[in-house]
Amino acid sequence: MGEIKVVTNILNSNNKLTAQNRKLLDEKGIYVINLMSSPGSGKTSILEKVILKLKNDLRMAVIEGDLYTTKDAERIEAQGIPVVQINTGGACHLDGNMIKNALESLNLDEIDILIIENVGNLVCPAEFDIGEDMKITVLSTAEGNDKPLKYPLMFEKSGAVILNKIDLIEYTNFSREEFYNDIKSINANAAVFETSCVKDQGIEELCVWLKSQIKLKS
Ligand SMILES: Nc1nc2c(ncn2[C@@H]2O[C@H](COP(=O)(O)OP(=O)(O)OP(=O)(O)O)[C@@H](O)[C@H]2O)c(=O)[nH]1
Ligand SMILES: [Mg+2]
Repeated sequence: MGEIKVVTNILNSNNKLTAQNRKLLDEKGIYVINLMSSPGSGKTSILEKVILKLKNDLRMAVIEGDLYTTKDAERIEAQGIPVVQINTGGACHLDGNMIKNALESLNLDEIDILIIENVGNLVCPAEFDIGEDMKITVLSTAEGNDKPLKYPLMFEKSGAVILNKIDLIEYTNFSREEFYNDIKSINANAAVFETSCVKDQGIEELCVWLKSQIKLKS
């Protein structure tokens, strides 16, 4: 019984901090994306491409969630936009308290869109809201098309699913047909994009759609 109580408290405390973060971000008119996937699907690579296309039209900032390193934050910094690194010290997801601290390091009056790259993990990040307007999940072709059914929560909660590394699909047994059927059965409302960061495919479509979502909010 004790254990159940502790878990409940952690979730309650996250919900409270997340509500505070959301209120602050809403007041500042910032559109927030929680970008999630298993390790190595291409979150940072997609971010680099999206930033390149959108940074002249929108004031962008990134929060990078990582277990221990600043490697991803360094890649984003090279794109010339504000970035804050959160090192979770081993924790498998970001939470409201970590985001609260990170927000203190950003000038919120100068941001239109904040993209938060969550820790690479297909399970835990889906359980914790962090004040986002939309969750986006990336899956890469090399991971197999069975992943949405095996790890449904992240896909279920996402406004968009990005199928990345489409350039590699011919070297895998990834079934597009099963993938689209499964996404439809889990989350019929999700927008789906196919991208390749290596061949620069699908990024333009993704950016056009992201802009339309930001307009919808304001
Ligand atoms: N072939 C191919 N490789 C890609 C593509 N996108 C990313 N990669 C490669 O995949 C590897 C992982 O990419 P990252 O962008 O670091 O992935 P990530 O999801 O941010 O990884 P974590 O932050 O560690 O969870 C890198 O070696 C990228 O160069 C793609 O579209 N096609
Ligand atoms: Mg990354």
